[in-house]
Amino acid sequence: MRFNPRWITASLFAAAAFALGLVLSAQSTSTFAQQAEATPDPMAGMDMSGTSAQGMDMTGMQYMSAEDMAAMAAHMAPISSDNIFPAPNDAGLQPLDYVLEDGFKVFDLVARPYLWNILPNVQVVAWTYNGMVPGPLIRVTQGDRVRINLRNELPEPTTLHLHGIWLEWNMDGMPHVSQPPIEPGQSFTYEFEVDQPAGTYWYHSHYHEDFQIGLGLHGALIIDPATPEENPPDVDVTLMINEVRTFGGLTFASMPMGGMEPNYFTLNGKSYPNVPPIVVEQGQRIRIRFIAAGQFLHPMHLHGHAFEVVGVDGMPVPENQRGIRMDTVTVAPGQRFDIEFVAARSGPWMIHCHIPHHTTNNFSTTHGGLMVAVVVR
Ligand SMILES: [Cu+2]
Repeated sequence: MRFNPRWITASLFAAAAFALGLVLSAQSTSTFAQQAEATPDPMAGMDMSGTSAQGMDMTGMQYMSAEDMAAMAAHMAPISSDNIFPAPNDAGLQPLDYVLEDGFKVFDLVARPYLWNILPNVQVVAWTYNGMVPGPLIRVTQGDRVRINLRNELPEPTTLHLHGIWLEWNMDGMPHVSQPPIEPGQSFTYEFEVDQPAGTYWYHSHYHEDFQIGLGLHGALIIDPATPEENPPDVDVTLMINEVRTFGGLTFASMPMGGMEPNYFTLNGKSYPNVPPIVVEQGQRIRIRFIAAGQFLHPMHLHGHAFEVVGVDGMPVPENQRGIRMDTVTVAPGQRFDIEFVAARSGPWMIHCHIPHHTTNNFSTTHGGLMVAVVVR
């Protein structure tokens, strides 16, 4: 085999990037040394937990081209916070008003970066819909005709995918397949008629999802039944799950990739203990709609009670398949589980992810992340 000096360079660079989580600027492409110098604070993106060359999957690294390495460096670079201001809202999933136009319920979304607090002392760069994470709650009714106008004020193209909604292919939000990407400064209108089961759905970017969804471009879409439920729950709560990576005041897209793992975990855009408790009366029936927006699995566990799954991916569980009681349900990326339980016992009861690391904030020894208290009075 002929010796190729580029392999050595590639291997060294890849090892440095992966083992140390070194964050390089993609803009400077002349030499790796210059790239490293151009990085404002290379230590900032470093996750030294378990850092070791052992266990690292280096398969194929020596074959990476300069383009591959530049793409990887861009992937690992911090998200720009230039000219980004604090978000106008401090809570996600706020109900979105619509106007009626030609028989359509018309909703307006603007995708735009803001600074977002997941904890009082932890602020990240979020890519938001309407200045909140998750984006606003879009609530429609079976039979509605719906229009969603999306304006792109991000630094890169985007699209909107209405996850689980039965619509025409050209409204599906797949860039280069069903539509051209929406360029910065441009808008696109999505239109559909609600002709499917009532339940829990969601919407998210379908462009550069590895970055855009996790940075905040996701929200909930709930379809209400045309005929109101005979026996609605007393309390109905939606919990969107996401993951965040931030070090040294810089935000990084989090992903299941060495050196890019999240160090914060959020319910409706906030990490425990900054997640508002769900306060209920003893004997009330509670519905929780779990939506996993990010890139990780989350086995969500309820203390002190058993629950029933009443909806999966928006679809109601048929009566003759009901009755299985559980206390933990794993919500995979994209999935929705609607659970219901009667708050039988008074006291504070936790709902939390059962991957213990997901209940920490930046490796804290105290609780954080995916936890919320159900306070039964
Ligand atoms: Cu989890």
